[in-house]
Formats: sequence, C-alpha cells, structure tokens
Amino acid sequence: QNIELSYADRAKLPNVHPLASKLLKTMEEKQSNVCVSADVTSSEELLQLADSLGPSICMLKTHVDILKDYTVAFSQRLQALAEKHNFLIFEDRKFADIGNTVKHQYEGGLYQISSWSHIVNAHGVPGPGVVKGLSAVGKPLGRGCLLIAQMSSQGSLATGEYTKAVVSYSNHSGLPSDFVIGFICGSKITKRPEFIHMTPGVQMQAGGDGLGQQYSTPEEVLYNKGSDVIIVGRGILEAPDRLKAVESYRKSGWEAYTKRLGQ
Ligand code: S5P
Repeated sequence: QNIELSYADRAKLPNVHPLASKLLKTMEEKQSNVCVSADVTSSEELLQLADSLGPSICMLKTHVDILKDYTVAFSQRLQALAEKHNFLIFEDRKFADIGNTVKHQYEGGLYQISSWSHIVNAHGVPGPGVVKGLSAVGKPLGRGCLLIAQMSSQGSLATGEYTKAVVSYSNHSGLPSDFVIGFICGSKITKRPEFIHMTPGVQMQAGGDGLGQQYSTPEEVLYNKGSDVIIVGRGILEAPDRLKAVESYRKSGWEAYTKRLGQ
C-alpha cells in the first residue's frame, strides 16, 4: 500500500521541477485540481473566461490556433490574468515532429508559444528527440512539458507498450526530468510523485460527444484512476452558468482528491 502524498507534500519533494512545485502549491492553496480547456474562437471571450473563471482553476488550457483574432497583445493580457488569478497557462499544441522542427514551432511562427505559455505538450511518436528539441527552447525559460502518454478518444493508439515508452522519455537519467513535468493520461501511469498526471475527457456524466471523445467523471478520474488534474472543456463552456459549473467541478474534484488522501 502506497502512502498518498498531498499536493502540498509533493510540492516540497527535492527533485520536483519548480513549475510542477508551483502548480502543486497553487492547487493546494486554491483547493482546485481543475484545468479549464478554454476552447473558444474569440480572444475577447477567452480573456473574459480567464478573468471570470481564474479564481476557481489551477490552470487554463488554450488552443491558440483556433482563435480567429490572435495578437501579441492577447498573449500579454492572458499572462497578466494568469498572474492576477494565480493559474498556469498550458498551450495544448501537441507537438509531434522531429526535434529541430518542434524547436521552431515552439519558439517562432505567429504564436511564439514559448514566450507566454508555461506548459506545452508533445506526442511521443517521433521518439525522444521531440523532447530534446522542445527542451532546448523551454528549459532556459523555466517552462515545462507534458507528454501525451494516453488519449481520451475512442480507438486511441496510445496504449500499452507505447504508453510505457512515452513514460520512459521523461526519466532517462533515472531522475525526474528538468523539462518534462508530467503526462496527459487517463490514469496514474508512474509512481513518481514528482510528476503531474492530467486527464482530459471529463464531465459530470460519463458518455461521449459523437466525434470520438469519451467522458469520465471527476470522481472516477481523481479517486479511482489516481490522476491529479482534470481538464474540462465543454462541461464548463456549454453550461448555462460557466462560473457555477467551474465551481461544481472544483468541488467534486477536491472531494475526490481528499477522499483519495483518506481524509
Ligand atoms: O487525449 C486527449 C488529450 C487532450 S489535450 N483528449 C482531449 O480531449 N484533449 C483536449 O482536451 C482536447 O483537445 C480539448 O481541448 C479538451 C477536451 O475538451 P472537452 O470539451 O471534451 O472537455
């Protein structure tokens, strides 16, 4: 039987990445393990979401390439809101190319993701070079990366041996990585408490969306599956009252976590 460490205990572990530590501390302080997936297409709406839901979340996830009106000013205002409400920004770019290409995609282009996003994610499909390339840009800036070890969608190929191989990219040295801070996954896939497990495909009722997405409940993900952070998009965005919805996810998420701790 493993002893469950609290988020606060894990934040203090000697080998924890500073960004993971900051996230764990924030989760404890705000009593929130909710990352809102701000999948909207207007930057004003995204900023308004960030400002209104900010106090209830530990992280805000973006897909900047679905915005119809991205500007540098938008990214600056988002960073200011992240400071104001104490949440981290996670650009869900899902890098999946050779090291040299992802380096450019992360740093350059229209979005200059590395300049404003605390966290990005990557597929393991190219092999460990994808992490090396991203880390060349992100590590000097103190950024962190989540590796996509499993996916929530029906028929996902990211299972079994693939998942294990992706987990191994994070700890070649035998120590937690100085850039990889955790995983996108459906359940706890490493025993190392320094790593953050983040799970998408979460709604209050299990089900799907007709396009392959599969939903589990906060209780299932955080208590039964042992993940750390729930990623919620439409469960909040399509609710009649988004603030009320984010608070209900925060409360059930926190209850499932404290139940796991045995409190
Ligand atoms: O396996 C995955 C990984 C990710 S990052 N499944 C996912 O759904 N996501 C993302 O999480 C997806 O791109 C979307 O932004 C969010 C889920 O949104 P929802 O509206 O279904 O909650």
